[in-house]
Amino acid sequence: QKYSAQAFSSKEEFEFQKETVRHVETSLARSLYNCDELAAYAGASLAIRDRLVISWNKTQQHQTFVDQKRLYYLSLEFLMGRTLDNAMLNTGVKSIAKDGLGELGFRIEDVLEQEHDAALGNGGLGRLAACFLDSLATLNYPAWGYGLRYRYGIFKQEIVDGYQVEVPDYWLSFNPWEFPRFDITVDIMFYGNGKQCTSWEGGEIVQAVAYDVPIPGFGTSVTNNLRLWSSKAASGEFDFQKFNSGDYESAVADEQRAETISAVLYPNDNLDRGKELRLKQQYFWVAASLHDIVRRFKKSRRPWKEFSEQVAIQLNDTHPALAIVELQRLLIDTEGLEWDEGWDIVTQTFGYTNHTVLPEALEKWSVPLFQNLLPRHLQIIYDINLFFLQSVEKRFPKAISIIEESTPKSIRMAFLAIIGSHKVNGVAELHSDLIQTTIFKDFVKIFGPDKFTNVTNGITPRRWLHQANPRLSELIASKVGGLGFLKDLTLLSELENYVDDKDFKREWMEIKYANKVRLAKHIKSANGVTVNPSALFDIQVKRMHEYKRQQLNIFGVIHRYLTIKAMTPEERKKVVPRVSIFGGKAAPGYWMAKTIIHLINCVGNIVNKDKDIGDLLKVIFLEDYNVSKAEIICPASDISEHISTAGTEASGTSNMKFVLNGGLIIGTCDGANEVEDLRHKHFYGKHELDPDLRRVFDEIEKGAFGPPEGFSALINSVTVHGDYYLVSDDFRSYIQTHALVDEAYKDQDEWAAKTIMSVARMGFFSSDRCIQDYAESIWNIEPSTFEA
Ligand code: 26W
Repeated sequence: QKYSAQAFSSKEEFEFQKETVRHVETSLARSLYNCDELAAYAGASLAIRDRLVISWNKTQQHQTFVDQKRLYYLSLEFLMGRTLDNAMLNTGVKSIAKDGLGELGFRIEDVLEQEHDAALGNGGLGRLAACFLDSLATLNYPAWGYGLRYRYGIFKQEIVDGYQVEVPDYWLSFNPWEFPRFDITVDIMFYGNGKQCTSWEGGEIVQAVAYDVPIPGFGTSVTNNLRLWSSKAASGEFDFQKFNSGDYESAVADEQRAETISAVLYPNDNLDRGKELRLKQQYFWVAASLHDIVRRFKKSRRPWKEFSEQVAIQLNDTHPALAIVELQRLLIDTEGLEWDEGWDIVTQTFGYTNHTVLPEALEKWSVPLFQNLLPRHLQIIYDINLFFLQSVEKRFPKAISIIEESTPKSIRMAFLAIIGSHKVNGVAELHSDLIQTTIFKDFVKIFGPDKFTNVTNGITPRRWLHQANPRLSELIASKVGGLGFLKDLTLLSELENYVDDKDFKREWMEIKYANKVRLAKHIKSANGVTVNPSALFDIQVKRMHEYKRQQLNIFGVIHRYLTIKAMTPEERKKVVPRVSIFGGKAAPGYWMAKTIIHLINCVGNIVNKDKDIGDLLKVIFLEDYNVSKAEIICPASDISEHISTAGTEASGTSNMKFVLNGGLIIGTCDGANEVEDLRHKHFYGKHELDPDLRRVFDEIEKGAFGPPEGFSALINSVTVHGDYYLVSDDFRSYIQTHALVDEAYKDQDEWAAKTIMSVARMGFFSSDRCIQDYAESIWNIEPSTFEA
């Protein structure tokens, strides 16, 4: 069943075991008798890495040689998770590695467990960027990712007495997957003075150092590059002077200030706080990346007008939108181009992807803050805005200005991104329609509809099926003609022929059961709670946010609990046992999200100990949800919850992971247009609470789940503060839908058929399809291969 055409297949057998032992003994300086699982992980990684480096170097050499158009994906987040398993699978050596480690006395699963997640992202946007890198390499596209090398990724979440506690995530103590490039540095300037129409002088300088991470494709020799920038103090006369004049402390302080820029990932998801350090991060990363891209272009000695034939830059949300301004600045201030020449190049180069419509997530920078940090860039933004406003008719004045006339004034980064790009896309059909009819509608009128498009998100089936659920992947392979479906996910449609195949269905359901057993074991060891793997596993894992409505879920769980409590023993026999599983981090300053976590844990505490209830209901909060946990969780769902308020979740990608692994999903129907009316009615019309929801609130307020004071803000948000997220409007239909789920689950045969049919129709949701879509409709890039 091995997928062939791997990087190593044409070479002599990869001597994995010998290489691993060699690395343990020489690179780690440890005797084999003293080799624990961590050392085995390190040795194995270094062995695999040696091979990866060969294809990586060849790919980069080849791409430089053929000199074709490249894509640069600018993202402030890359949520990569673990690398070793993926590297083994993508390079086709996993079974050799498994045997080799086995002979050394290790289970490969235990060795893989040693790796720390690379968690340089918050949630959906960061994980999407990681899936894209996998697909770009797999499809042989010449592409680089550019990001920041945070010393601390997203915090680790601990649950203490039911509350979230944040612990720093220092992940770099051993990272074999990065290569420092101390020779590749860029000096980045901040503050100083911007001279109108000319230049920018006299600021503070921080140095960017490149760290490169190899990104192997699956079943191809192409290995692309992810370049992450780390900040350090610029070494120059400046600090020498300080040291020599005895100003040691202030020299050290400079060093610290510089290193702070890439120290930590901002843990807010869908909330813009407008902090200066975040703007510094953005400019530091954008300026270093553009300098690098321009340097590479100039080596080709082509004229500037060919820039956008060689370079496509995709902006992952507005976080890198400053790149538009920085490129224009380089072209007119440094390279001496005329404004219009420069601006044509800029707009032909950039594409902008929007990932959210939530108003509080749309980035705005205070003009005074921006002026102080990036004076020349502010002038350029004013000019971009002026020329833009002059070019459009007078009928949309203020509404479309990049500058919002607030106090203080602020810069709307989404507007800058639209004006500076040739394509703007949303991430799902509904979302793309929504941005074109609401937040960006004036721009659709001005630029015409062709500038706006949809590219539906996708996920990589390598990590999210083959790696996370190897048994299911093998079973599918046995029916669809081998593992080729991992490179062409539409081949899954073959599975439709097996919905009535008894043996296939039995095996299908056995695998689901085994995956639930695996999750149950994790729950036992992490939470100390025993759950029955035969119960219906109902899972909601994602960042905690009011718009995602984990509160609707937990209110529904409480309703279920009260309903079962009120039943006779006879009635209880008919109840479908259920395990409600939650997981997700709250931004450290987001009190309401933290309150929801606390409520879930308090409900679990009562329900899980209730002898009356037994296996009929368990409530679990899984600590520290991250990519490697998702790889255990996604294969184990019967249903998963995607119940955001209509029109608020741009796409969601975990929905795809769950369905691809044979789970069904419960989700909000579209209704984005009704939302505003409902909100209005909550304030001005009658707002009657559903009686069942009232009962849930009464129970919480009586203290059934612990001291109720802590939950009053949450209840009040629904009952007195206008229920912005429409929890009360949807509660009834939510409960009814769960009743349908219970009924459906009783017929296991039919359930199996539904899940098989769903998997069969998942072909579209591969990130390969998504990347191909971007490549053809936005980037205009071609694949490129070479002989391994
Ligand atoms: C400025 C603070 C901030 C930080 C992150 C604002 C917004 C973000 C992201 C855009 C939030 C995010 O991750 N959005 C998610 O993007 C996914 C990939 O397209 C979608 O599937 C999710 O629906 C969307 O919430």
